[in-house]
This record gives sequence, structure tokens and C-alpha cells, in this order.
Amino acid sequence: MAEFLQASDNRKILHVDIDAFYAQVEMRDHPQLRHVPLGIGRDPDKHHGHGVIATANYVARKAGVHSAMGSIEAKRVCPNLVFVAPDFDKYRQISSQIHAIFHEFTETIEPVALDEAYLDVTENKMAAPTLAAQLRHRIWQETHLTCSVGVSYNKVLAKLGSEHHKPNGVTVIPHELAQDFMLQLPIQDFRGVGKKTLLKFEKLGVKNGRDLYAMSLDDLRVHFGSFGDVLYWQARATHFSPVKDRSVRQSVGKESTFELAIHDRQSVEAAFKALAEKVVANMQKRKLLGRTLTVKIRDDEFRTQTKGLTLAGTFDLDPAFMTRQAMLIFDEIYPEDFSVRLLGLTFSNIIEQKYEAVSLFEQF
Ligand code: DCP
Ligand code: MG
Repeated sequence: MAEFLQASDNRKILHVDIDAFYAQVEMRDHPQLRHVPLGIGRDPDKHHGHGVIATANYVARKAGVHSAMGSIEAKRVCPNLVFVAPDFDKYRQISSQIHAIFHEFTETIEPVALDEAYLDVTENKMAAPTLAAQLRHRIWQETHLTCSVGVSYNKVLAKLGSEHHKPNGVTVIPHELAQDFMLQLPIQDFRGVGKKTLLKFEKLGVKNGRDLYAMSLDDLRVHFGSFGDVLYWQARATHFSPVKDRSVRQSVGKESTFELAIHDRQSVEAAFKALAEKVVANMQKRKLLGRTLTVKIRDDEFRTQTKGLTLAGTFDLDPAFMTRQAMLIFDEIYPEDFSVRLLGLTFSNIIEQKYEAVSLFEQF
């Protein structure tokens, strides 16, 4: 059965992850940081001991510094650690450069983080390892950053691959090697295995994929519920979850509920204005624009109505304009009496601000 399922899964999936992302960017931009242990975070001596490490370069990691570690603790394990405060705007800008490169390879992209994504390149005629090499080359060319790429026929194996030869490596896990790869894998490296699950496995004497493979599906279900099925198939190098195409955010919105129903237009207008301001702030922060504005209204009896307005171009990010549009829609739905418990405003048909000029000519 497992063999049959594996053979039938002929997708080509890449998992890409930039090496020590924030730290590598700072090392790129400040050559004097290249050979020192570097932590991205605020120096505890200058900030009353506050702060956490977002990431560390590989020199600092060798000394035991890692992401999410308190800065004081980081300094204790690595006394000569150099702290650099994060520059999120810069990382976001580089991230969009990298994600634009992903689009050169496929439109089926599942972003996981600023520096990480799954790409389904099944449709591409070229061999997946060649595409991985090209992708790494393009990222280096454009950003002077190194990344690691995992290549396989499912997301779990691709992700394990990219972790396998970090930093600056490619790992290809073809069908014929996948089963052995999973059998030798330490149990804590299986997807979804956290501290709690690990503790259970310790009691069961399960240390790696081989031990897991030996457990029956029934046993796994008894101990782990439906997650037992996931583990059973992971041990058999089988995982059918698709690369979810979320390369562009689907929507940005905000809702508010009222303890007491509102009955007057003025309050509705004030609520829409407050929502519009929040949505605009969020869109501006993410540098996004939207073509569709949807109003959501729920009444006293829990009846929900939504109605949207789509423009040929994008909406100006102007709360007053959005409020007027929302009120036009509201008046259409409730020309007379109403009793409203929830209002929402959402933008969809989202594009990135920098693509606005292009969007007039191309369908997004
Ligand atoms: N990050 C963060 N806080 C965390 C984890 C990560 O702020 N707890 C940030 C800093 C990282 C970036 O996200 O540079 C990407 O996270 P990764 O998990 O991919 O870690 P790195 O890219 O730093 O290291 P590597 O991928 O080489 O393991
Ligand atoms: Mg990374």
C-alpha cells in the first residue's frame, strides 16, 4: 500500500529557506560582522536586560546561542556576542525580492515565513534538482544571500531535505531514498512532534523512524488520536498535503462586535470609520492594495449579510472614502430600521503596492 501511494505521488516540490536570515543580511551589509559571533536583538546592557535573540549567525550558534533565547542568557553562553538590532523594513524588502524570484519558477507557492516557502514545480519540464540549483543561483545573484533547498515529492520530505544540509546546501530525496531517510530520522525530527509527543515516544521506546514504522496504525491511534495517522504515513514517506497557493494574501479585514445592538446610522458610521482606519493601517504596514471592499453586517438575530464592491483599479487607502462606500452598501441593505451586532470591513483581491502599475495590464 505505502509503496503504491509513494509511486503515485509524482510531484516535484522544493522547500527553500534562507540561512540564518536576519544575521546573514547584517553580515552581508556589514563585513566587519562576518567573523564574529552575532545575535540579532537588542544588547541587554543598553536596554535594561530586556530583549530576545531573533536569530544568530553560525559562529554564535556553535557557542549555544539560538532564536528566541533571552539576550542575557545569550550573553552568558557567549560573552563576546555582538548584538545588532533588527531592521524589519529591510528584511521585509529582501523577503519580497526573494518571493518575486519564486514567481519566476512557479505560481504555486506556499510562503511559510519571510525567508521560507514551498514551491510546487511539477509543471516545469526541467528536473527538480536543476530547478533547485537555478533558484539558489538566482537568489544569490539578486540578494547575495545563501539558502538551503530540499527537493522531493512531498512537503515533509522537501522540508526535511532543506534542513539536512544547512547552511548553503541542496538535498534531493527521490522516491528510492525516501523510505530509508525516514527510517533513520530521529523521532523528534518528525513533523508535529513536540515536547509532549516526544515524552510519550520516550515511554514507548520509540527513538527513530524505524521504531515508529514498527508500530501499527491502531496502536498509533490509541496513543495519538488522529495524529497517529499522520505519523503512520510520515514513517512511510507519504504525505499528500498540497502546496497551498497563498503567495498573495487573500484578504485583510477587521470586525467589531457590539455588546448592545446599535440602531442609529451615526454609530454605524463611526464604527465603519474606526474599522477603516485599522484596515488601512494594516494594509499600509504590509504595503498592500485591494480591489474589493466587502462589508459584513450581523443583526440581532444572528443573520449575517455580506456585500462587496469591486473597482477596476485599487481602492485609495483612505478611511473616509472607505467609510462612505461602506455606508452606501449599508443603506442598500438596511434602508430603514435595523439592529446591528457586528460590523466588518475586508479588502480582498489584494496586490502588493509595487505591482499596482502592472496590475492595470495584467490579471492578478
Ligand atoms: N525569527 C524570529 N524569532 C524566532 C525565529 C525566527 O524573529 N523565534 C526570525 C529571524 C530569522 C528568520 O525569522 O532569521 C527566519 O527564521 P528561520 O527559522 O528560518 O531561522 P534562520 O533563517 O535565522 O536560520 P536557519 O534557517 O539557517 O536555521
Ligand atoms: Mg531560515
